[in-house]
Amino acid sequence: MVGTVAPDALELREAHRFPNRPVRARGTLHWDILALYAGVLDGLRAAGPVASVGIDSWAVDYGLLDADGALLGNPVHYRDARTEGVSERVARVLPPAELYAATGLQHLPFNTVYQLASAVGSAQLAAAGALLLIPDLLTYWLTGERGTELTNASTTQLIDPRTRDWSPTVADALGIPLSLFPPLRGPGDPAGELLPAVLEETGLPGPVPVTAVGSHDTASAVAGVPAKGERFAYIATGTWSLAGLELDAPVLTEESRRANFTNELGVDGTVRYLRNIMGLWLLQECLRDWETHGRRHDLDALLREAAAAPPLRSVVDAGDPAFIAPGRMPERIADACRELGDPVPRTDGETVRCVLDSLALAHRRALEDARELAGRDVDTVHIVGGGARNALLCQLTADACGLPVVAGPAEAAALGNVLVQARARGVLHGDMPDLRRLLHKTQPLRQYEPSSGDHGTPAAWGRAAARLAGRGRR
Ligand code: LRH
Repeated sequence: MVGTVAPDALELREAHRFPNRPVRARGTLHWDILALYAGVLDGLRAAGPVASVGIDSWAVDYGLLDADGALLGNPVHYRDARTEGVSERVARVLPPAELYAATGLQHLPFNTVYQLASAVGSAQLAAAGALLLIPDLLTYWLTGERGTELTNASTTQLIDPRTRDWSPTVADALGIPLSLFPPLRGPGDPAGELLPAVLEETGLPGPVPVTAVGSHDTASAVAGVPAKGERFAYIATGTWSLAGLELDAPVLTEESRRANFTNELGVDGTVRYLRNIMGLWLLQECLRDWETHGRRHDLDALLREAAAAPPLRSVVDAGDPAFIAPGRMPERIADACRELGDPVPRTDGETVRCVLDSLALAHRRALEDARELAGRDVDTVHIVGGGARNALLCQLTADACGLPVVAGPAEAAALGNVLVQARARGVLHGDMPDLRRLLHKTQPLRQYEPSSGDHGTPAAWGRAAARLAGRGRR
């Protein structure tokens, strides 16, 4: 994505798009990191001359380097089964309440801390001289410089959100050597320059500085929320739905831990107080499954079918970690409906409706909990990320939450990334509200008002929420 930025203008252009296809080999699900890096180089070539480069990606995953700086194996995908049962083992050494008090991170079975705990004692970890999170690894290949960007580091569950620095308590208790991590750097810090070989390969005129951004895609997406005031909640929806609030300080209470809320670090000293919800992964995996069974759907037609299906007929818990692993998603959704005593969807359209109703309910629950736990009021919900293009999901979320939803930009992460670079290069000035002013001035947004009742009355949403809450899971 190429951003063009001036004090009163902001445009984004897609220069190149490439697939991200995980590969299973010898039973382990990997990222094809060299294919991704090749995609980055192709993207730079397609972009043409640029004033700065910044990289963000999904969180928690990493590559290990040997003493010479060579990559030790392909990074393992956080959806791989290697972390099964690990959090239970870790809990015996470090009780969940202590881990939360130290890191404020939501329990997710794939947090880096569990990935590393599962690797302690392996030949690969023993051979490692450094650990680089995915965006830091790509940055290292582009610049030769190593660092650990803070917003993404906060997803490792090895950072104390009060000090915004490493938590030796956690690392020491689990035998994880913090010395593997290169020094921390924050959004806006310099991260080197494109190496001469990279300039040559991409045909870019140098020098091209690389700037650290909110390298966790969700940190960049939240920076890309076009909020006007302070009383807003956000839902960054793509593969995941990340629903919550932007705060000045972490909430580390026991209630917060039990509600499984996370305190990830954001741009400009902020805290992203949110809950991870399965997101459009549920739909993506259904589409993939139907295609392997010879049913390739036109997405718009399928969403029209879903919109016409009976509302709130069957719902599942879209926060249930049981949905993390890939494969057989329609069947697993049907199983969850059966288990919870709801009718099983009869058509693919009804399955999609079940997914979207369930996501809307999980959005509602996350925002209700966030408001209560953080003691903050909310008058607007911003939906950013790919899900902002899904009109049905936006309307259902407005209906479920009983609040107006402002949808867009879909490319919030790229915009948040570019804004931080532009400010670091001196093109823009000011703090988050100033950067956000530029977003709501320049980006097309769409507003959804809470219910006409077409997709379920407020009372029906309330009953469905209570029904799901009664089933005891988040
Ligand atoms: C979204 C995301 C999310 C993480 C998950 C691993 O892309 O970064 O914030 O929890 O991927």
